[in-house]
Amino acid sequence: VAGNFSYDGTNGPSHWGKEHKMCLGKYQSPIDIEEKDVTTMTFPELQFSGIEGSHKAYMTNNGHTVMIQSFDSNVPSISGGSLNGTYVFQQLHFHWGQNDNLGSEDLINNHSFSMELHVVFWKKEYDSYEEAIKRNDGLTVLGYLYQAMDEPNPIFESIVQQMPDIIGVGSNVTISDNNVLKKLVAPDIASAQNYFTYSGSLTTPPCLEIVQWIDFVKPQHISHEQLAAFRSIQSTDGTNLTHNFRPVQPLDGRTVYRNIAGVES
Ligand code: SG5
Ligand code: ZN
Repeated sequence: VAGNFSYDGTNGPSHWGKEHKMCLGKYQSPIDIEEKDVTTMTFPELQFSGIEGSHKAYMTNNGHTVMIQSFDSNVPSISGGSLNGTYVFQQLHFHWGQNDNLGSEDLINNHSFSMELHVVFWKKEYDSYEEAIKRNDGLTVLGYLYQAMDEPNPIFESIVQQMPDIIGVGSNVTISDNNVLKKLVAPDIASAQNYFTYSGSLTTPPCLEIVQWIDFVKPQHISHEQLAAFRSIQSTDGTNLTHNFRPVQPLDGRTVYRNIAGVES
């Protein structure tokens, strides 16, 4: 687990820059995406592979989030869109807030959503995650927004049901639903071409400025009750991890693009 950071007090986001200078950089994430300021573009189709079929996956409480990884040989990857090359799945994890009115890291028109899923991929050309993070185009992260509602989202059924098994920091459990990865990584191919994209950073220390962000426009839903389960896990400082989102960072002249899908051929 990368360092002794947290989301409150003397290890909170405003202090990360003391130990991790890059957290004070100019191209940090998350950001507020103002729709009136985006530049529209038609990128080639964003393509997912290795999604079909089942994936044995496990989830871990790493003290900062609920993280899901796979030890399956069938590894998801993405290419196309604004990406140059193929990017291989590393892990996915979630960000949430103390209440349902906040929790997402990226904001749209200054609006917070209740939760955000990050699916982290590394550039295949660099052979490993460890090598990829040394390169400025090493990672891409897919961001999916969730809004809390009354209706449960079946995608989260196994995760929520098994959450009691990962209350303690460092604990992990095999996820009973072998389709969970497929459902989280590529929930709705029809919406997959509708995204914002910009260059930024990891949203946790060491805040490396090596991430091409792809934030899907259309929010999904999660129930209030399902979301509450995420707040029940413990954090590195021994208290409940009630919130784990970094505040938005200055855009500082960067361009945010919005993909406008071309005509299907
Ligand atoms: C890196 O940055 C880290 C994550 C961290 C994110 O991707 O990945 C690795 O070190 C994988 C080997 O840290 C871990 O996975 C701990 C083992 O995410 C978190 O776990 C904290 C939320 C931050 O990624 S992000 O920019 O997409 N939020
Ligand atoms: Zn994240």
